Amino acid sequence: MPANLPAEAKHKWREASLARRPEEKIIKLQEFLSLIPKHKGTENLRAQVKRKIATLRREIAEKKRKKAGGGGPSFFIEKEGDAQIVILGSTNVGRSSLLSLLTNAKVEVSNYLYTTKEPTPGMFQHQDLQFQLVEAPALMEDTADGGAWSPQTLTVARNADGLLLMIDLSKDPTEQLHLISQELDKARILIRKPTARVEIERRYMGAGFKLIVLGRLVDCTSRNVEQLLKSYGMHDATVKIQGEATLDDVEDSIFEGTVYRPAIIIANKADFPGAEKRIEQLKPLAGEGMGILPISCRDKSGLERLGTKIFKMLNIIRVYTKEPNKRAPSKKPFTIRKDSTILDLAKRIHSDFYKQFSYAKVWAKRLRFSPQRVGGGFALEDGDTVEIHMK
Ligand SMILES: Nc1nc2c(ncn2[C@@H]2O[C@H](COP(=O)(O)OP(=O)(O)OP(=O)(O)O)[C@@H](O)[C@H]2O)c(=O)[nH]1
Ligand SMILES: [Mg+2]
Repeated sequence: MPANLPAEAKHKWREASLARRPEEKIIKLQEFLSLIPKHKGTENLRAQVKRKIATLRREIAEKKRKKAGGGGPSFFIEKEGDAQIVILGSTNVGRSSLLSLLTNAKVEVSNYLYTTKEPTPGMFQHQDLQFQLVEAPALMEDTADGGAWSPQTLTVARNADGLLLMIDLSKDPTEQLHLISQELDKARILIRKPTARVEIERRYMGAGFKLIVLGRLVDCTSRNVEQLLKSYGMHDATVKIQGEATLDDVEDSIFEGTVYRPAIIIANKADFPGAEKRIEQLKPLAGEGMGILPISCRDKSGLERLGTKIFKMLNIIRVYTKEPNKRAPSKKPFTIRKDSTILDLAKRIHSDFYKQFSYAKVWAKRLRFSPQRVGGGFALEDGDTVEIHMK
C-alpha cells in the first residue's frame, strides 16, 4: 500500500519516469527513494524501487560488456516458440535435470549447490507446440532484495508467460514453497489471478486524461483516480480498469508494479521415500486452482503430463488457418487466448484481415457439418480450422 507519498516524492517520481538515459534514471530513482517515508506501508514500494535501480545497473553493465565484445551470461532471454516458461526453485531441486530431459539444452546436472548461474533456455516440443523452457538460477532467501545473482532470477520470471515452481520432495516442501511465494511476492509477481487489472497508458502531451472503467471502483470515485494520477504529474494518460479496483491498486500500477504469471507446482524427486506424504502436505498450501504435478527426473515419471499441464495453464487455444485456394491448413497453429473470436484471430494475423473481414469458414468437430460459414463473432475453440474471406 504505497499511498500518501509527499508531493516532493511524487514530483521526483515524475522526473525519474521521464529520464531517458538509465544512468540519469538511477540518480532520480535514488533521490525518489530518499523521499519516501520509511514505514510498513511503503515497504513494498521501497523494495521495488531498489530492484528497479539494481536492474538498471545490470542493464548498463551488460551494455558495456556487449560494447566491449565480451561474452558472459545474458540477462534477458529472447522469447522463442509459442510461450516462454521459467523454471524457478531453490538450488538442487532438479531444474537442470528437467531441462535436459525435455530439451536439447546443454546444462550441467550435479549434486553440487548453485551449479546453474545464468538463465538457460531450451525448446520443449509438445504436440505441435513449442514451449521455451528457461532454467532460472536458484532462488534463495532475499533474491528479490538483490542478493547474489538477483535480480536476474526474478527478472526472467517477470518476463515469462508462465512459471514452473519446482519443489524437492526429498525435503520439507512447506519451507520451499514458502520461500518461492515470499520472493515472488516481494518482486510483485502474482501467481494467482488478481481481481483487478489497471492499465495506464501515457499519451502525448495535451491529449488529456481519459478514464475507462470496465469493472468497478471499490473505495473511490473516478474523480479520485484522476486526482491521484495528476498528483504524479500524469495529465495525459488513458487509464483502463477491469475487475474491482481500489485506489491502492491504481497507485500500484503507476509504478508498473504487479504482474500476473500463471504457475504450476512441479514436485520433483517423487521417487524418494515419503514423497507421497509430502505431496499431501503441499496440497492445502497450493490452494485451489494451482496445479501440482509430481514427477521424478530420475525415474522419468510424470513428465508425459507436463506438456498438457503447461498448455492448460497458459489458457490458450490452437487455431489452424487455411488459405481459400489451398487444400490443407497450416501445419503450425496460431496460439491465441481462450475465448477469442474469429475477429480476434483476424486482428492477430494482419490488420487488413481485420479491417476488410467479410466472413469465415470453420472446420470443427463440434459443428454438425464442416465447413460452416460464420461471422466475426464466432467463438473459437482449440483445434479449429479457419479460412478467412475478405471483402
Ligand atoms: N532421486 C532423485 N534425484 C534427482 C531427481 N532429479 C534430480 N536429482 C538429482 O538432484 C541433484 C540436483 O539436480 P540438478 O538438476 O542439477 O538441480 P538444479 O535445480 O538445476 O540445481 P542448481 O542449478 O545447482 O541450483 C542431482 O544430483 C540430480 O541427479 C529425481 O527426480 N530423483
Ligand atoms: Mg541447475
